[in-house]
This record gives sequence, C-alpha cells and structure tokens, in this order.
Amino acid sequence: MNQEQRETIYKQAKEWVLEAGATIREKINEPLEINTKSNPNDLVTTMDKNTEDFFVTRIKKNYPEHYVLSEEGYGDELESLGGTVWILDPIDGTMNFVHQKRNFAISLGIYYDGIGEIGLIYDVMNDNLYTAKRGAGAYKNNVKLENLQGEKKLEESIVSLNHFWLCENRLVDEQVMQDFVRTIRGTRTYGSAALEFSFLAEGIIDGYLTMSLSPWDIAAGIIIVNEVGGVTSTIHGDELNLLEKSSVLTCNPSLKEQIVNDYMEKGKK
Ligand code: 2AM
Ligand code: CA
Ligand code: CA
Ligand code: CA
Repeated sequence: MNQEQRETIYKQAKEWVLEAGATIREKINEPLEINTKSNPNDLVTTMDKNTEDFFVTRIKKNYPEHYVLSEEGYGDELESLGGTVWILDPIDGTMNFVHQKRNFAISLGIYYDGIGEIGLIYDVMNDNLYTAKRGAGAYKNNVKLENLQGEKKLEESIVSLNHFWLCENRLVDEQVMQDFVRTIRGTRTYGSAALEFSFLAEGIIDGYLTMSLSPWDIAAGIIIVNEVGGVTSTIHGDELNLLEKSSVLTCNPSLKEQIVNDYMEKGKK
C-alpha cells in the first residue's frame, strides 16, 4: 500500500467510524435486543450487528477487492492476510455497552499483506478518536501522542488485567499472579481491549495482559501502540497470529522481558 492509497483509505475509514459512532450515540437509549453467544456473559446486541453491517456494506461497495475480518459474521472467512484486510470490531466492550452505555469502542485495523497500515479506535460516548498510520505516529483527537517513556520500573507501573488471572486458570499459576499484582503499583480493568490498547498508547497505563482475544479485539490497537514504541506479543513473548485467538501482552517495551520471564514463563502451566 503506497502513501496515497493509505491516505485515501484512512480518510474514508475515519469518516465511517465517526458516522457509525454518531448513530450509536443517537440510539443509545433505544430498547435493545440482547442475545448470548458462547456463554451467558458473552453478549451481542442488534447494535453490534447493525454497526458491523454498516461497515461491511460500505467496504464491499467501495472496495470490492478488499476483505473483512469481523466479529459478528458479516465479513469474510479468511485463511490468509493477503491483500487488504479490514479487521473490525463494531462494538468492543459489549458488556459495558449493555450495562453502562459507555466504555466501549469501535475498533478498526486495516492491514496490507499482513502489515498494519491504519488503526482507528473510537471511544464513542467520550467522542475520543485514537488513530495511527504506519510510520506516521499515533494521535488522540488529532493531537500527536508522545513516545512511551523509556525504562519504566515494574514497581511503578499500572497494568490492566481482569480478576480471572487471580482465580484458578489454565495459563499461569495463581500464586505467581498474586506476586505480580503485589509487585506492580496498581491494576485496572476497563472491559474493552481496544480502549486498554488506547490507554497504553496514551501513557495512562503501562501494560495490558489478557488470556484470550480475537484478531478484531487487537488489530487496531497493535498499530496504535506500535506507533508510540509499545510492543505487543503473546504472554510468552511470541509473535501474534492475526488469524487466531491468542493470549496478549501489550506494554511499554522496558517491561516486556520482566513480565514474560519473571511471571508468565515462571508461572506457566
Ligand atoms: P467484545 O466486547 O467485543 O466481545 C472484555 O474484557 C474484552 O474481551 C472485550 O474487548 C471483549 O470484546 C473481549 N472478549 C473477547 N472474547 C470475549 C468473550 N467470549 N466474552 C466476553 N468478552 C470477550
Ligand atoms: Ca463479543
Ligand atoms: Ca472485542
Ligand atoms: Ca465486539
């Protein structure tokens, strides 16, 4: 993808994200049809589906040769990331959307032959738009975000993670995780992976640790975090595959080795 193509697609994608967000805000108090998916806490609403449909219809009409990888089934079944792929989560943080009517985001990452070119995350109710183009920095509402400050100490870090890490789980020993949360300065749980990536890029948290996410949860976030010098991998430090579910660690680069070696590997089951 050359710079001109990237610029054109970015402008179009941004327009659609803002339009979809405005529609969600307009309808935020309308009655919702809520269904469950894999378990009683895995929610989906008509708003998730309608928003995804809004994007997929427009992408397919304007860019018939592009592919879409998205959560609610309107996209394509992909076996490779060849060509241009729009990786979309129409509402990231559906539980927040349903229960709180806030703290959710539209997340859109655009990849070309597997390389992240454009990332957009829209915190809809706060009207905060996080954006990045490869090699051109990351922005919040058109204000450039600073590079993550180097040499962060784990003892002075805030890491986003949820309570399941401290319950019996399949990945990391609970005693090791208790040691981890006692070592760091504080934890946060926002309930939207896209927002947690955005907050890392903004420098208001220093890392985010999660057991299992899908490509659409992280596609945009990886690009935005990368543009401020942050790093993203599996919790074991390996490269992510954007066609599969995976554990995810995204953080200030100075924390990665310590988190991976002293906690994730040490407590690995
Ligand atoms: P979602 O709201 O788009 O489903 C919640 O901690 C974060 O994990 C959200 O980003 C949420 O995305 C994501 N997530 C991924 N799989 C999930 C699942 N099965 N149930 C609930 N949240 C899930
Ligand atoms: Ca979901
Ligand atoms: Ca999601
Ligand atoms: Ca979603």
